[in-house]
Amino acid sequence: MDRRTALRLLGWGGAGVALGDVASVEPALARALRSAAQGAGDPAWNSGGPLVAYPEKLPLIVLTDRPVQLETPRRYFRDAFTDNAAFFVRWHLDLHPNAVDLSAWRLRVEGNVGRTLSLSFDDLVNRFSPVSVAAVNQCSGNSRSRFTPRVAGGQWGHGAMGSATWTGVRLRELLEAAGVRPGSVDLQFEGLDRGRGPAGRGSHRYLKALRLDDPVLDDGLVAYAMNGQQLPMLNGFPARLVVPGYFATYWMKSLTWIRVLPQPDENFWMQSGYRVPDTPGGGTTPDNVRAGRVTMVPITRMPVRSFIVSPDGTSRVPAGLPTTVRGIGFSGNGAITRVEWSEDGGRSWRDVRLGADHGPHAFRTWEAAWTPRVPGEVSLAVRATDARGDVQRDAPVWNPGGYLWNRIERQVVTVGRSA
Ligand SMILES: Nc1nc2c(c(=O)[nH]1)N[C@H]1C(S)=C(S)[C@@H](COP(=O)(O)O)O[C@H]1N2
Ligand SMILES: [Mo]
Repeated sequence: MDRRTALRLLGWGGAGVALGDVASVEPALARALRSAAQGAGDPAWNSGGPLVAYPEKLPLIVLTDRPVQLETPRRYFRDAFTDNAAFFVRWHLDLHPNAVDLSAWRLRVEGNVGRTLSLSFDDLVNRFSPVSVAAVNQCSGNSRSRFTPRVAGGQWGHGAMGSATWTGVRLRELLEAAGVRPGSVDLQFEGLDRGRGPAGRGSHRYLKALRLDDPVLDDGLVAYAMNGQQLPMLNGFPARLVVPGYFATYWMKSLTWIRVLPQPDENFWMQSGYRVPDTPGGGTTPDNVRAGRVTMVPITRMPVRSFIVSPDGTSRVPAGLPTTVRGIGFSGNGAITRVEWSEDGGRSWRDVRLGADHGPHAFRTWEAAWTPRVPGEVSLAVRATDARGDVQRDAPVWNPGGYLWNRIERQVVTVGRSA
């Protein structure tokens, strides 16, 4: 029985049931509820939705089911790479594909080009040289549920992110094959999904664009493999754009059209969606927004972040015995150069040991040996530094889209007596 069924049987509509509440319930049901709740991980870390398994996916936390939006439970972040089956899912429009006929599918490179390309899956794999990059795909709204005051949009916990090895064709190689004509300005991307976006905004197609003079294009890939396997349908089968360092909004799934435009793309998803204040750190205040004092620009690179993955607070840590604190860090502005952790809530800091280096765009695992001294509640904290010299700060960010959260994260742990 899944958690949702169990909750329905009990007549509880919502999620976020305290475990204490099930004590009076029949033992098997109590056990089912408890294991489902543990499967979903720490409700203070993830969002509180039920766990549901979609095709090609492990049970993940459901934010919405039409379109499908799934969050990855905390425990899948123990590794530098996120399993395809555990990787989060986010679509904007209802009609996203659940099957693609590869014999009919083509990737078109069109618009202001010398030669329009119409490439089959086979062409992509065999006519171009495959390249791989390990990179983090993170939703701009990851951790949005932390915002005060709250903002509209999916109330993600921290699990709208994942790191994978992406294999495919360099965007530059495709553009060269098509021949970009002089006077071109933007590259527009479109996938197979359709549906009604915000009313009257012409947004029944999800369209995103990058400037042709943006250096990030040098790192861009059209990926047809994810961690050495085909992409799950929900993560953009048969091919998606990968933009290492940039937020996932540009990582167009089920990519089918690349269009070279002689003018800037002013569609809804560029003009109104995914814009952040043009301030250092992308923060502002509700007052500034109401007063119209904020200049908004498209979101681009991901600020430096880090997380404690374990201990996760679900069990006690014994005093006087050595244990290991583990987690991950990443940044869209260069490799992680340093991670520090604290066992006094952020007053004093010590360096961790960094794990294997999978390149500047991937998750970097870390660990630290810890022997807690005294029983009681301890607040662990972690902060990372990237190659640009940016260090996480202990300050919340606020903007109307609920983007760019990268505050120092904490984990409260109960230290118990060891004897
Ligand atoms: N075709 C298409 N691609 C898309 C989107 C979409 O709605 N449609 N959403 C974008 C956003 S905002 C995110 S966060 C990522 C999510 O990627 P994932 O579902 O593989 O985790 O896909 C991006 N690419
Ligand atoms: Mo997103």
